[in-house]
Amino acid sequence: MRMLSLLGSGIALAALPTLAVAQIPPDFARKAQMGAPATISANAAIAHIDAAGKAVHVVRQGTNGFTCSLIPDGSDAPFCADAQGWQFLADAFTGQPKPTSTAPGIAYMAAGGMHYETPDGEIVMAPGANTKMVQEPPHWMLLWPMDATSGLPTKATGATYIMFAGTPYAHLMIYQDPTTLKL
Ligand SMILES: [Cu+2]
Repeated sequence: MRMLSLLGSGIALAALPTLAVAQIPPDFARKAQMGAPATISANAAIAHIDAAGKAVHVVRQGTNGFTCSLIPDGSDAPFCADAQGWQFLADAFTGQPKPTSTAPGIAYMAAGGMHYETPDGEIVMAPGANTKMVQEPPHWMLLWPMDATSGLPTKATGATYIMFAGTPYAHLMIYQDPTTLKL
């Protein structure tokens, strides 16, 4: 996944409106559910993240603790996250200065996604003058601030790496197709 600006207002996500919104495309839920195998996505909540409006709109309630959505950065990459993972990602895409999740979370991105990369392979959260968009293969993520001193790579050079190392949104990327897992 890639993210837009981290510059946030500091407003807690809990204070954001969670309203049903009529203008969400009718195929939003179908596309969002492609983030994870049907065993998870069929029973997941569906929510729309309004990055500009810093708001989350619940489209459908779920029963398994997961929420599926599309990454609101232009890529529309589908993802499905558990409760802590959803908190982490919703905070990121509504511009909160740091995640308010209280434990590690998981998110599946079965259709892959995109990130921005500098010419030397640094992965950055927002586009810059020399950045290019790079495709991510199907993967899942361990969403918890990861310390770059762990020794894990911080560039997409292998099967796993720390994305956004050195930021509050550092997390572990794992290049493993969620559709191949027993979930
Ligand atoms: Cu990621």
